Amino acid sequence: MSDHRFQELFKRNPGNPIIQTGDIPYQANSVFNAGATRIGNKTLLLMRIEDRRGISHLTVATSEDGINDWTIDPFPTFLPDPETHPEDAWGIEDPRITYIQELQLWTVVYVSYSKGGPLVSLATTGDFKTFERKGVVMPPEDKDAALFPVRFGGRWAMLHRPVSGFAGVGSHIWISFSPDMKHWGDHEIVLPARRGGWWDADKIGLSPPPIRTEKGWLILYHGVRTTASGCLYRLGLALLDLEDPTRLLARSDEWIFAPEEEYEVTGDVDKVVFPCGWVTEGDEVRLYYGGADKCLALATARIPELLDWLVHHNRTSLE
Ligand code: M1P
Repeated sequence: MSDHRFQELFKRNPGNPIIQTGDIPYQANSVFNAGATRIGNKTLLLMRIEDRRGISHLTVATSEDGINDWTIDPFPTFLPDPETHPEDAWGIEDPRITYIQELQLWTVVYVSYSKGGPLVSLATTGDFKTFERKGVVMPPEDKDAALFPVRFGGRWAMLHRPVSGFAGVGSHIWISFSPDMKHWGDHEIVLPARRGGWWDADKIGLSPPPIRTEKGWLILYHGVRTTASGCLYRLGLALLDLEDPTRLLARSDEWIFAPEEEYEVTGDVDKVVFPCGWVTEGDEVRLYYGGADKCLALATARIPELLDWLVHHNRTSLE
């Protein structure tokens, strides 16, 4: 048990929520769980918007400062296409964006809600106007996936969270490798869910894509605690080796961010903070997260402070 007093390392933007359903230029039920990147001198969010049928699509919002004055596409930017991609039958959700310098384009890894369950799909884009769909990359049930921005030994690497139907084994974060972003193998667990009373027992998932730091790949992940009043989504940190991302270097014992504000505690799904994107500006990281599956919010932190906190809260043991 750490004797450090809790410091609020992720500071909420005082203007939260930064984007709400009423800001969408067309009718929608909710806007949440956005992927994030920079394009030119703007911040771009690829937002999950759920319509009033319950089906989600993705829509672009951009802003000069990443906080205010969002320009939102007047129509859905990236729609499910069940005619040609039957895996999109019940919508597309929770995009994670990685810029691939080598290819000079972005990968968007998202959940397709297929009739066989949620699975992982991948698309690429050079402008966030048109998208080239690569199709299904992980079968159901699998979610919470993102690519690393570089190859390891010539292969691309992806973190993702399959769910086993086998009772009592838990749902963990896995890593897989591919020569072409289409065919994936050498699957292994890289970050297991804890057990018992831990905040991240039984079911965890990657939040935004990994960030490269001098100490390793910084991972933010969500832990899902099942309580008598429903699920509770909180966030913790981990660090993977820069050269070999199958090696877990550190993992936080405590959560670092949890639902506290009204817009995180009450929504379509209560008590959820769910980030799919973050962008860096110097040593600052801006975290874009869904609040209670209803709105979009922003919190900022300093990467050196996160890494220092992780040193003091490191516990890779599962006990
Ligand atoms: O409702 C909370 C979240 O539930 C799912 O996340 P996970 O499968 O990782 O538990 C997702 O549907 C996510 O979109 C949603 O915010």
